[in-house]
Amino acid sequence: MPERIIMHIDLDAFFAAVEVRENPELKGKPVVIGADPMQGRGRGVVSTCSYEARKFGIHSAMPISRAYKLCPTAVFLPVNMELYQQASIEIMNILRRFADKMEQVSIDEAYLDISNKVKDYPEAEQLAKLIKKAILSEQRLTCSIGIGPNKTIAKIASDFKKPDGLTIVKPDEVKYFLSNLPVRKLPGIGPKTEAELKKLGINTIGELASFPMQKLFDIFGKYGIFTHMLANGIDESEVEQNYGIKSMNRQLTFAEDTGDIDLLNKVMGHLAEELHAELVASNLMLKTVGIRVRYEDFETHTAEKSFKFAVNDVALIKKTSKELLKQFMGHKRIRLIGVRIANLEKGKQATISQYS
Ligand code: TTP
Ligand code: MG
Repeated sequence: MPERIIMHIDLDAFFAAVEVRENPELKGKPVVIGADPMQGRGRGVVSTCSYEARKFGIHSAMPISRAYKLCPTAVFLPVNMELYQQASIEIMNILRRFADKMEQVSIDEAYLDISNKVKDYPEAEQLAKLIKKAILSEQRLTCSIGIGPNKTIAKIASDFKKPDGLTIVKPDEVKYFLSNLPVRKLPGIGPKTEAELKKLGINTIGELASFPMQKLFDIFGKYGIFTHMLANGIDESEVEQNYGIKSMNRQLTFAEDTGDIDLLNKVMGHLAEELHAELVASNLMLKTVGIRVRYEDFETHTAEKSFKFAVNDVALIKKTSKELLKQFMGHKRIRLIGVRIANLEKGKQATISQYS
């Protein structure tokens, strides 16, 4: 495979930054986006927060009540998804101007394969600066960019210096760059795998890279080999041109834990309708429906079902999420319920004949 140059772009404190842009009075203040804190009695979670709020220890997915305790004087704002979605569409359109191959991976991040656009890393750096300038001048937002020989390196690099960072990792620097980073920085390694690796005496990516692959295979199976390759900076996955986000989700934390299946189904129905509206507005179809269930003790489970063909039927989203929920009912009450649609594909374009 010829040498590639891949860029990963991730907006800084995205939801919070858009809110600050819309209301400059918030600039420099700790801003927390998420559920209503209700003077510390709120039960939802933090979606994200400004870097000023992060200094207090607040972060994404933290209970909003804890965020309130850490900084009661922060500005707490509800999630205004439409606003962020619009900003996201405009940002992705800017990025499309700079690459012939772009893969959007979430509302605020994308990979660009710039191998055909630049001849070397210094040129890639110039391109990254141009992109940052365009996003800042056209959207008044900052982003962090990572550049490397593959997607994994680019992604870790974009996270390396945030906010407003630009980190370039050339092929001969990959090993050194990864060596002292904690294993958690590798995409796909969550708290569980991290704990298991720790038991083996593996804390850094460098330690993982030099650990015998056979032993990792014995413990983790194929996933062990895959992770070992990533730790060695090997990732041949392509930047897959797509037309927007691959998944969407909506969730709700109940004011009181519940075991009421009718209520749960009703809420999931609303979430499904919201997702469906977003799906249709984006002219997309889905292949996978998933749910997330968090019990009163915070134990969290997910389940999903995939279809052979892409669909955009709201009744099917509702029916599937209800079916998926059944297995989680019974022994404990539920605190949070979420619905997710994934494997999104471009929907059928409307044709003139439909209107004639
Ligand atoms: P991230 O890019 O993970 O976070 P961020 O942009 O807020 O901050 P960073 O500077 O570290 O990149 O996620 C993008 C948006 O997705 C984020 O602004 C809000 C939303 N989000 C949630 O709603 N819940 C979550 O748990 C996470 C991680 C993100
Ligand atoms: Mg971000």
